[in-house]
Amino acid sequence: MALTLGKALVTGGAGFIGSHIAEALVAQGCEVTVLDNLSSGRLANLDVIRERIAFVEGDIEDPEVLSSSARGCDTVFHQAAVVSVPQTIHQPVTSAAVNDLGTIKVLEAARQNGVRRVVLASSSAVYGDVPQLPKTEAMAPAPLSPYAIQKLTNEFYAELYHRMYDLQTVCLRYFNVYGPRQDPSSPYSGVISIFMRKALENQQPIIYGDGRQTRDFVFVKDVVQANILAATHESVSGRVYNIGTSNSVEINALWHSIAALAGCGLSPEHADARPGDIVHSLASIQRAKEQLGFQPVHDFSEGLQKTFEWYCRHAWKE
Ligand code: UD2
Repeated sequence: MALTLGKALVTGGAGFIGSHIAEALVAQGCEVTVLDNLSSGRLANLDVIRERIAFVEGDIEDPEVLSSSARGCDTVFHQAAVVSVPQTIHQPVTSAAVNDLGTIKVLEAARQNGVRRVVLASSSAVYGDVPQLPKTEAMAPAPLSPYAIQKLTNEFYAELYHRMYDLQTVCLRYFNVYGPRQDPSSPYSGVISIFMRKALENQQPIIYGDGRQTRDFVFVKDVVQANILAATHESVSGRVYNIGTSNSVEINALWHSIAALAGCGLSPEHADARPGDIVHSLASIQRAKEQLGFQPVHDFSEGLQKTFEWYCRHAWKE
């Protein structure tokens, strides 16, 4: 029997992924609180549901705000984080305050307020550049950045809270998530958001390295599906799951697809490979399929088309 979602808190709910989770929860009739400090999230991401949620502008580092936001909730979707890998490299201490200590505070607020389950956003970054493909959850993690270490630490704490404190926790290792509302404005934004913007503004994109590197791009609505399954499936507490598609897309081919959608004839400029860039990333989603019933439903061309339509309608404002 599936569990019900009840009342839910989404930390980082004004961000790219969090806002899609909040929207899906509202559509399912959940009572939703979004907690976000708007450091990288945007209120505009919540436009469609703004009147139907409780929005708290606050920080996951603040235990009181967390506690009042978690009170009465059955489920917490923890998406708030410093999400930029380079930012965690430049600011290992301040990013750990948010990504490590902030996550412990979220777990603690959940425990103290009788929350049934916390679903946490983890990352494929925990695998590092181990060449073995596809990545399976059984592989030893090899984190290469503060961000990856922070996400891995989150997973250990989540398992600890499951084991020691009787709080149900599930961690989802996101691969390369894309879709509407992804912010293209930083050089470290997701490559799809950057290429979309370049193509629409008829500007030449930069491809780092030879462009033959590949990624497993997963549409944000499929990531939402994974979160809802992780929140409602019995007997999955304490586990981690890869969330991707098990399909790989080459970066050169990605630009061609996006340029074709936009009718942009420009060829990319090539620059040196990014230091630390991994060559191939591909998820095995066998475990998520078998244990959560996860099945991505948006194929890549459809997801790209939907994302493109969104960027056409929403010229991104800095
Ligand atoms: C993803 C995650 C990151 C972390 C990491 C773990 C995103 C946005 N980032 O980083 O948080 O989990 O995986 O491995 O999902 N590229 C270009 N031109 C550009 C931008 C990017 O060629 O203008 C290339 C880039 O060098 C890389 C690929 O595109 O080879 C994907 O880059 P990305 O920044 O979207 O994501 P990634 O995989 O580096």
